[in-house]
Amino acid sequence: MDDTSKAPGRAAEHVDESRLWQRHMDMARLGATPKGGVRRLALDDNDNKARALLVEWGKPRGFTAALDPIGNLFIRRSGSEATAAPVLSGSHTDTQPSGGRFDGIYGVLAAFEALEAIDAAGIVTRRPIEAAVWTCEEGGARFPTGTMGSSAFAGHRSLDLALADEDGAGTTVAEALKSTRSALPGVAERPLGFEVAAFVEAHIEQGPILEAEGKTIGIVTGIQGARRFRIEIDGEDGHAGTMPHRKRRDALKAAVSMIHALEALFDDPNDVVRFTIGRLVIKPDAPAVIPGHAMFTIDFRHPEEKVLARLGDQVAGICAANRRGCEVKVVEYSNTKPILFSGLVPDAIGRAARRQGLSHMAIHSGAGHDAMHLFHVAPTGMIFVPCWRGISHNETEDAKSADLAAGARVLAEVLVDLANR
Ligand code: HGY
Ligand code: MN
Ligand code: MN
Repeated sequence: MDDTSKAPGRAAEHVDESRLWQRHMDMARLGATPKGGVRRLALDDNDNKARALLVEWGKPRGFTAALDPIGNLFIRRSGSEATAAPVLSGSHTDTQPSGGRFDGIYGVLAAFEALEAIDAAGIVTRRPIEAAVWTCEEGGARFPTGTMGSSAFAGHRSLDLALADEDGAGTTVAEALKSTRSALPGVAERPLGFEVAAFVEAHIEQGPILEAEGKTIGIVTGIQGARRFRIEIDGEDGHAGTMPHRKRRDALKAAVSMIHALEALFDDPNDVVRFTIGRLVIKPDAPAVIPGHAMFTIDFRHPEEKVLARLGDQVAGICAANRRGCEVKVVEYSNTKPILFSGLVPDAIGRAARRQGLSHMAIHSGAGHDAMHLFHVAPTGMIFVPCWRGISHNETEDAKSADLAAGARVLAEVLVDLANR
């Protein structure tokens, strides 16, 4: 092992801030929206081009690429022990429909930049290190299930179920992956799931705390739990002018009653509960027709498992009690437990931040991440960097180049540390 790798900070010195920023701008062109955001949906042409770009960028360094059956992409820098379980670092390239230039892609590009820096520093690590792109992190943007690739990798959701997920046009993940593979000629196939020595995910905070506290690095202490429901309501289409109210089975009116009652259930004077109805669809969606069908989603999050259980378990009863003569079907399609990061990876992040003289603080994640699945597979941790006013899932999402580079420097040092254990 090259003895320079004993100098912990050497890799960090080779992180190139302007290269990292430029790569964010290169990626932001893939799905750029007129308002300066990004719409790069899971496995669409732009998402496939983003993956192809990473594979191309790795070739001059001799990094190899592999794709697993759910489309997770791994860009590998070899170690002195080829058979040793690799250290992984990464996030997602897909965005929300009106997403920003940093959510997800920062964790992928920071991991890639760390690999470049470690390589430029001439450091030989014992373990291979891989930059990972997890398929379809943004649930509901194109396909219904979020963290699709990382949950399949961790064995938390069956591959067959994931491959059968359909988008709004009826295209399955399996069909979409055909175009992904043709966008990545020569990239080897790899089985789903393998031993991982450790996982580190860098991400913008997507909240206002680091910026408000003036801290550069967030050492993430955990991720809150989330329960997600789809509520389908079936009443009866009718003529707006002739149907008496007492005979109506108005699905939208039922949805409004349910939402009103759910607001009361999830009301929290301490403002810790996160309750969001991000989608409401009515059919036939015609002004002169009483809506016979409505569907809405519930995204409910909280850091405590008992609160998730106590409030989430009341959703079905409240919807049934407010169905107003309609039929109602409540499906809980996702339920992730709260997790707490501790030990090896957060400690390594703290050491690197201190050694590099970067302001830092412990911080809890309100947003979900692929790390919540890797947490069950290997020692895991996350590095947050600030984003402008904490805004995310919004086209105005922004971050400072210097903060992105600082996070990549901490990541580079942490990856060398972990890959030499
Ligand atoms: O919804 C989330 O927490 C993630 O940003 N997809
Ligand atoms: Mn997101
Ligand atoms: Mn994200």
